[in-house]
Amino acid sequence: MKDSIFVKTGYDPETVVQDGNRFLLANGYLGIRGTVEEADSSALPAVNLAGLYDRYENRWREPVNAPMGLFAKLILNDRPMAIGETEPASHTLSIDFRQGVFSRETDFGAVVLYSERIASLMAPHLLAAKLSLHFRERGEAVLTTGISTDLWDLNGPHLNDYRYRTGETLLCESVTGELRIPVAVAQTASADFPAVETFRVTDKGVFRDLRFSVSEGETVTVSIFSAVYTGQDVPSPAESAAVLCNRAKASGYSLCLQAHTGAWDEVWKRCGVDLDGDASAALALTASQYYLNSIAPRHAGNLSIPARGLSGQTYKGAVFWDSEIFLFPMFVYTQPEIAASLLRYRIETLPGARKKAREYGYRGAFYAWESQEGGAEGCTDFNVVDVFTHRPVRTYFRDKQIHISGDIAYALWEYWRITGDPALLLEGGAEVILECARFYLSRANLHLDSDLIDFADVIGPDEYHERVTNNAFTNRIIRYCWENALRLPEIFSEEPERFSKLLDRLDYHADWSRLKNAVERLSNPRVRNGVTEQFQGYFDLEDASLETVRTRLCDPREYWGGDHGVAGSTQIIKQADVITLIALFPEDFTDEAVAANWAYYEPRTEHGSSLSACMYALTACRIGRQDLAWKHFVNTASIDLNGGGKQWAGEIYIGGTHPAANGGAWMIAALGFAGLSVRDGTIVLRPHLPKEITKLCFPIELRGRRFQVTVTHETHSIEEI
Ligand code: IFM
Repeated sequence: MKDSIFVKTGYDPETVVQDGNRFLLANGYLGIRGTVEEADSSALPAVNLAGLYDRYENRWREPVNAPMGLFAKLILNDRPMAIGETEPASHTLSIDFRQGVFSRETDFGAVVLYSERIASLMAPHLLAAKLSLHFRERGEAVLTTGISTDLWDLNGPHLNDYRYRTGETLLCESVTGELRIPVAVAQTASADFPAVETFRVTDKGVFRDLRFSVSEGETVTVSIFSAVYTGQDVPSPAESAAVLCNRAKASGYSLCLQAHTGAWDEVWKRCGVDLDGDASAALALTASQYYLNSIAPRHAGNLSIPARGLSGQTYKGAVFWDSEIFLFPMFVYTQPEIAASLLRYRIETLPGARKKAREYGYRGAFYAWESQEGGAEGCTDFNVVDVFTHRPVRTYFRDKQIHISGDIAYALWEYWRITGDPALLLEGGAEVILECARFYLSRANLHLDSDLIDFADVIGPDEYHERVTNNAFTNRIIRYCWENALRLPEIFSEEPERFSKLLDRLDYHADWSRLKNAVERLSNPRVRNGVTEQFQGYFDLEDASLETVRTRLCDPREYWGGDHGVAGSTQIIKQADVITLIALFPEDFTDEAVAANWAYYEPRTEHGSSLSACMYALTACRIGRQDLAWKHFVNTASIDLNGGGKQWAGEIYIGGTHPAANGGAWMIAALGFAGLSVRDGTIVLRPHLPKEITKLCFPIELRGRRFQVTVTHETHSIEEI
């Protein structure tokens, strides 16, 4: 890992939102956006909490942002030294991805403000910062630090009944509106200079003011510690927050920093990819790996990762198929305990999936398209707002994107196939697969004349075409789910009676005998000139080019999909669909078929989702077209560093970091460029290194052993480490 620091100079109000994502610090429990200490809610600061949701009035349920405990603002000789209020002579933000440290240096002329902060990877409830102020002007200074409740919310406010405590440790306690879950933030500070300390409670939080005189050339520093706990974590969040804060203060910033960077060192040892040959691609990949690793639920064994990570409330903080198909691979090959956590979340939310199936009149498990705590469905029937009428648009992601259950069953099977560890399947995973298989049995359409099974009225990965029949991806993932349900007795081979008991408990015997029949009757997609038809009737749609379809837009933020969208009546697709099918089931396709599908679908793909490019890159590698893969790799790896990705779906803000692309970047490097796979428990490499890369080196962990994979254009190796 050579270059791991990203620096941005200059202050541009236009990029504050994207900078919040770019400079995000996170540790799985919380994410703190990369905003300056003095930011008010207009700069979208947030301490985004994993797994704590709330509904305000009848708006969308979304994750809660905690009060900001690292707030700090300087006034010198009655003039605010604050971004947005005072024009800086220079302003630099930087992030060290290797160490998980954000820093900022702003020269206001009269004072240069340097700050550094961490979201501790060692103590996930802890935030810590160190501020240095170098004065070029003598006079009177007031440094305010504290807990700001001037929060950014997309659909809030979520916190009520604020209660404050002043003193050496500041405390801000509140409860969420819907479920009355307590949230507590503590803050304490230690200054290396004498100051008069006073406290204030305002409508924007609780603060301590440090008043002190400064002389020209003087530098002072202050360390700030803040801790966040909720009623989901501990019985007395306020007490726990205060204790942690004071413990951190007693240790001091340097020790907190040391523990934090030590924890990051361990993460990089387990998964850091070294890419030689293109420094900017290498930095993008490091950034991408940082973004994904920083939101991994290391503190819990049963949480998953929301589609925009911990960068805010976008997509309702919900878990999508992104977790199983895009994030899971990096974790299963490098940190299997995190892959297991993602899946345990699904095992534990099976009751939610059963409930959703019942609500739609089906049996088995229909997982939430946008899963919140307990598997509650966060997706609404009206998930897009029309830019012209400002009315909600009926979308069908919630009810028709049925591949979600199969995606989960797929990852459960992959976990066993790759790690060789049956524990997850034995401890709830088999039940999930059986219940997903049962859902599909009850959702199938059996034609009485042909005895063929269709899946009608579905949405595949390409969300622009709604309510289609026999989406090739969906049907294949269903077939795999059914096949793997039938293979479950192999997993229980040492305890067959345990499996029979499971079937008894689920009252599954009749469904069990239906499964085999179902596999044989499931419709296969039409194939024309080697190209798999995305869904029945797709080839008959207007074959307009992407440019033509784009010119039909009346508003750049307009939604492309659905009944009125520009893409729906054409062959233009939002994201990889058949290509995702090929990436997941490579053995189904010959190299010629992969090439034919790639050539057909790529020009017809808008890549309107950050999940798209990586699938194209992976499949391009498979056919030795790493020249084609490279562009998609660079786009995927650099999406968050560049502030890329769509920011709007209709009138809905969808910005934030892109964990699926982050996982996708690792997949391209490891599974595509290095051609890594596991076959019957053996590691296989089939490298396709692009010319831009001279050497690729990365660790993997398989079945309790660690290996270093090295690939160059001349040679490749797997060495145990
Ligand atoms: O899961 C994806 C979906 O495939 C496309 N829209 C965004 C979702 C969250 O990333």
